[in-house]
Amino acid sequence: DKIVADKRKEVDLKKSLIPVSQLEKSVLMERNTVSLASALQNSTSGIIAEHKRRSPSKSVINQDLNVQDVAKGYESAGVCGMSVLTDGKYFGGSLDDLLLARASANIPLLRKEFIIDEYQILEARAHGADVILLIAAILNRTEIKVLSETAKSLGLDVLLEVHNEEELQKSIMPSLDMLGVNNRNLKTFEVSLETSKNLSEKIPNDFVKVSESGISTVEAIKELQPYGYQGFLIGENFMKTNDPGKHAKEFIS
Ligand code: IGP
Repeated sequence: DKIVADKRKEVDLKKSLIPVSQLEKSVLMERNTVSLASALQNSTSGIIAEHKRRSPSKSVINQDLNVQDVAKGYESAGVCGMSVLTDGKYFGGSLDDLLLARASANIPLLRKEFIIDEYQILEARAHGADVILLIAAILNRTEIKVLSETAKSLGLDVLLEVHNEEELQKSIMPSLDMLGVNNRNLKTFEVSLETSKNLSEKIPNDFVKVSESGISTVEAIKELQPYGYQGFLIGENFMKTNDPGKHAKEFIS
């Protein structure tokens, strides 16, 4: 759709301006990545806290915060990982946000982006990411395979996001680490935790299960844990406050 078409143009432009050879020179390419999947498996809270300034569903969430402060706040709250939106057009993020989060906190970082090209995975690595997101709704099986194998070869974890059983069935492969069920319907923007509950039994046990979007209470997490979820991706609920880290801490015992 529109987002993917815009992203294609953006990536082609960037490729012509910043060649792969230049990305490979980043000192961050030398850094040892940390696994979000392992962090989630060794945690009781499983919180992945997101930095999100705005979104197509809610327009402005919070434009006043500094990403470095948010990263430090999340880290001291004890989250398992942080998700950083890098899409500019729809979410008001950037690769600089990822870089600044990396400079400020020593926790697994997820590049939250519409990834359609291997170039974006190298960019993620060169800007300090530990994990990439792949969205089944915009990729076919071959693309998922090529992109996830590229990520693994760079030492990155892969979180594959699905909305329904069809997306799940076409995506299952060993190069994925985590399977995320997005509770937000992409067409209506409605959120329902039932999506995570209904799909949980279809996810093979060799993947860490993550529930994404629309989680705003500790009770919701308690409700999802019996279905095998070990990761909980929370954005808006933390970001709409003036101290996201403080709010995240209330979700961590
Ligand atoms: C966070 P929420 O409802 O807590 O702000 O949701 C995260 O799940 C959401 O931002 C998200 C997203 C995405 C954003 C999930 N998948 C794909 C952009 C692209």
